[in-house]
Amino acid sequence: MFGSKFFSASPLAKTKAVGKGTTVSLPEDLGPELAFIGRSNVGKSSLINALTGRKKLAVTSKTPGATRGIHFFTFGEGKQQLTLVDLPGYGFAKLPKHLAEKLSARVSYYLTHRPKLQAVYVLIDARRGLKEIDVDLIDYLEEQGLKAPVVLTKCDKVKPNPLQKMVKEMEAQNFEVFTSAALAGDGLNELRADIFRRAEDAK
Ligand SMILES: Nc1nc2c(ncn2[C@@H]2O[C@H](COP(=O)(O)OP(=O)(O)OP(=O)(O)O)[C@@H](O)[C@H]2O)c(=O)[nH]1
Ligand SMILES: [Mg+2]
Repeated sequence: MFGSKFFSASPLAKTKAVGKGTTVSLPEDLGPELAFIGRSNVGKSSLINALTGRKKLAVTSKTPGATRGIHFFTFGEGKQQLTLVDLPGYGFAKLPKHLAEKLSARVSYYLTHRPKLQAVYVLIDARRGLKEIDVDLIDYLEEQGLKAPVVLTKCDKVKPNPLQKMVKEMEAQNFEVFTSAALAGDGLNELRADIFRRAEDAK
């Protein structure tokens, strides 16, 4: 149902969550939602731009902290609608001790108040690999009943063999793993197919 030209051909609406902490107000039903989470600077906003073929849809920056709010990008209409959600990054400078500290209150609120949230892609810098903090985050998401596939980002910065080794090790631990290079375009078709499949499942 969602064809290969879906993102480029569909009308687009942008919405932002309003407010702070647990008083945050979220938009009404925007169809099936797929969110992108991960440390600041990991490449969440760049990936959304690359997936949708729209260079300046989500704000990106070399400096961590580019995305401050919760941004909803809704494509399509009616039954053929889906929303990509760009979340602010967490914990760049130092890793706080407890998970609750690294996810801001409004992100936690968002994650636990969206009936049509189909998956939260957990982005990991391929140069850095999966750390304990990331595993804690995935555990937290799964405890909320959410699907949490991993997306390795910046794969253009690592050599193919170590990358494949990392993917195999993660898969052996039962993580679902995608690889991506937002700027070079690698892995985007596989991710789009996964997004469309999960959006279809919501119906
Ligand atoms: N080499 C390379 N650089 C990338 C890739 N994806 C993103 N970047 C760069 O990484 C930096 C951060 O990208 P963003 O997309 O702003 O990261 P973010 O996760 O949205 O960051 P916050 O909004 O601060 O949480 C930018 O300088 C991007 O150009 C990639 O696949 N390869
Ligand atoms: Mg961002």
